[in-house]
Amino acid sequence: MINSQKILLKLILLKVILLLSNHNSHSQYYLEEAFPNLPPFLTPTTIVHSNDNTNRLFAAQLKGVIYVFDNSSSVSTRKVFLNIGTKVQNTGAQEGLLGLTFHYDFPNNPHFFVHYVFDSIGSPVRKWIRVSRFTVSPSNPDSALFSSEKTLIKVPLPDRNHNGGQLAFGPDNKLYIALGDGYAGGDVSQDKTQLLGKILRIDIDSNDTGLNYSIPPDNPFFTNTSGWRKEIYAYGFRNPWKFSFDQPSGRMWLGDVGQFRYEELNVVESGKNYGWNKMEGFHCYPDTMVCDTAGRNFTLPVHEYIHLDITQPYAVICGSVYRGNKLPGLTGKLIFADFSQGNVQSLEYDGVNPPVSEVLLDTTINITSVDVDQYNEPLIVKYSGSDGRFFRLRYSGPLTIDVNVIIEGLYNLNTNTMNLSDTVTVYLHDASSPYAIIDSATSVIDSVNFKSRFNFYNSQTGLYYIKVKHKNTIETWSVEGGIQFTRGLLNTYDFTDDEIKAFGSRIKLIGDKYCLISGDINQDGVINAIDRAAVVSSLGMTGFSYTDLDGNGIVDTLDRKIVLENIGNTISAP
Ligand SMILES: [Ca+2]
Ligand SMILES: [Ca+2]
Ligand SMILES: [Ca+2]
Repeated sequence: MINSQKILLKLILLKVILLLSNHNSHSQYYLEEAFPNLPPFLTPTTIVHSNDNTNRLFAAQLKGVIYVFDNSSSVSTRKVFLNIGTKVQNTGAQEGLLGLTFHYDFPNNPHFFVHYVFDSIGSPVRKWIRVSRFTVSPSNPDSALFSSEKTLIKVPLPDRNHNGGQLAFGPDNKLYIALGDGYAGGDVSQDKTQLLGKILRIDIDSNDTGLNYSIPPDNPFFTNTSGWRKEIYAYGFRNPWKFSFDQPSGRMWLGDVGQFRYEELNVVESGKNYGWNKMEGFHCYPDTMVCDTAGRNFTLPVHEYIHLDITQPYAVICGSVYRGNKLPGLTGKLIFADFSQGNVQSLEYDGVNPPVSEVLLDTTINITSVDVDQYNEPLIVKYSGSDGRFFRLRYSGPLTIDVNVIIEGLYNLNTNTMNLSDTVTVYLHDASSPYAIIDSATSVIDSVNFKSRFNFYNSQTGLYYIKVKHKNTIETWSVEGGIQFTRGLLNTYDFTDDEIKAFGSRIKLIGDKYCLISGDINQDGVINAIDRAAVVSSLGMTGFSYTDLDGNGIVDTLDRKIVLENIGNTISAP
């Protein structure tokens, strides 16, 4: 292998190491209004994209209007995509247009699907949930045909709340539908002859006799002969308001809104019973001590959180697992929120160990949905009857690099430590000529692990050189070509383990560690007779001194020896 190939391989390995180190101790996120030039929205419930690369967004309002507009922070106009205000019932906060999703093959298939509550005045049962299909105008992609509605599912409601609402296609191209328990105590959620309190799974690309959809033969109760509804995918839900699919992990995440005490996040799987109305979170319900669990084989949530203030209308708002590019610290974590608490949290879960939640930020807004645009970047929906808004999740923390260096003069090979912890300054330079200084940070390198954290507050993700300066070493630059550092992740850079880490290999091997070369006392970039003279003229001095290279508190012949060994060394830099 020739030398340049070796260098390339080492560079690739270096980048892999940098990408693997994940920073999870920050809480430096904030919300930024996504579309400040649009007028306020009235009762927004969800915002979706059409998965057709047009970068449009479709915002559904509880009162029945769906707006379409460009996914741009400068957008100032929106159009009415569909207005079914005359169809929806909206006399309460949970009634109205609740869910919207586009066909998985849109626009080849020009359909989209809505979930709403309507009032059939005059019928014995007045309020119903309807899931139906609409068609986009063949002549205007920003307009849907009002008269194109085809009803898929109609379910009578016992009351006005807990209607579920989410609609989404799974990776299997089946339509999943969330239905709540209808606010009548929740016995229905355990009753598989009824659709309420369930997640349904249907195939909208074909029809069974008498239906506007078909039931997939691999649904869990497809072959049952007990009168159970074959549309059911999972059951035992109270108000499953939001769910999402994460393709890389294969998980379907669902937030089930709790009653008095607990909000839950579940991983939903085929045929499973998620507990309501016998359990709330991990706890028995309504009696917290005694569970009617006989033969039910409940599946517990992955995560719950308690209602600390029982007067607050807590409601978990399940978002999706972060798969965008702008917030690398959140990659692979579920983003969720709470309606009444206004906080946004992340949940890290590997499927084996207990999940780890982190509050990313806290607000005073009512968050009703955490959706994504076509780039998988989150859009947080502020619910309001007069001032509904959409927000971006942003990261405000520094670019953070843990740097390892050893100062030659301070290094004790026998103990593999430095004689003292000492201050260094790390500069970030642009990786292309003229290599301007972008930022700097000063910190104390630990004498035992040779490491310190450097936070750069004025730097974005990018390609950089780093340069280390210490009071009496030759300034040392990082690997040729620069290093990609990512804001929002913990980056690392170790000068001690490989000569290639220093530009021009201008670093000294002592034992098996690479050390910054000591002796440039006047910091002019070269170790020469002037530096030696500085040591000689201060021989015998005690206490802090630039010429006390080994840090033992006195300038003596040992310090002079270090300078003499290194005479002729100069800076190696791009
Ligand atoms: Ca449950
Ligand atoms: Ca010098
Ligand atoms: Ca000394």
